[in-house]
Amino acid sequence: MNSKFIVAAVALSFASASAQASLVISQWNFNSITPDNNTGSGITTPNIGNGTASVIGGVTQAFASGTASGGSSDPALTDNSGWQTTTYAAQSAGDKTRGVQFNVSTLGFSDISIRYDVRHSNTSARHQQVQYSLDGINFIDSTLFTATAGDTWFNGRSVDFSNIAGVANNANFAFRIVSAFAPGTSTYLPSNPASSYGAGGTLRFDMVTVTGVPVPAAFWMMASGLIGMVCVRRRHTAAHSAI
Ligand SMILES: [Ca+2]
Ligand SMILES: [Ca+2]
Repeated sequence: MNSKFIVAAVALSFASASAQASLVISQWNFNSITPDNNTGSGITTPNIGNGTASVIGGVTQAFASGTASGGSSDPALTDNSGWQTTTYAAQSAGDKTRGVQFNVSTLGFSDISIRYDVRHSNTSARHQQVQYSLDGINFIDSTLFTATAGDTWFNGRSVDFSNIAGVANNANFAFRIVSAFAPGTSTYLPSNPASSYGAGGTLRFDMVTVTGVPVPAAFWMMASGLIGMVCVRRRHTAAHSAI
């Protein structure tokens, strides 16, 4: 079979896969599995799919209302918890080192996106940096979000990773949401302009969701096989040209 024909066939199958609707790969709503009428209790295991949620850099965790202060987008009518985090860095220290991390395998999915809700307390950091990792170890800056008020939920913050090579079909995909200095400075600004930044400020997460377009395993096998085949063919052609 002509390799150009295979390239076209794979491109076509990829295009048709991309046209499919995104599905939720993993989601965290942080609610107790069995509602217990206590938003101070919850879980950090996903309510949909698989993955891990952890605090990083010395941040501490608890659960608190996902409904108060305007509320998250969680449709739960009762016992809606958010993942409460605090013990952030002291002023002018630890830029982008404290926050939360989610590890989610994207094997079998393309066009990965994430979205999340977060409540900024008045004294929490105004700037929140999303970072992603392809190996689960090294993290790269992506979108920087800015709060415009304190004691307020910012729902549906989203990042589209569909154009980042290596995010799709990756067992080691991970992302972090960390507090950041104001751009170009060494200072955390408070979420509420009338407040002062404090390490005891809280960031409360909810509805952390990873979505992607399911792609058949056969596609990835075909794609990797094709790459190998084209490489061999190029070497073969180059060898002939050299003769
Ligand atoms: Ca509960
Ligand atoms: Ca919730």
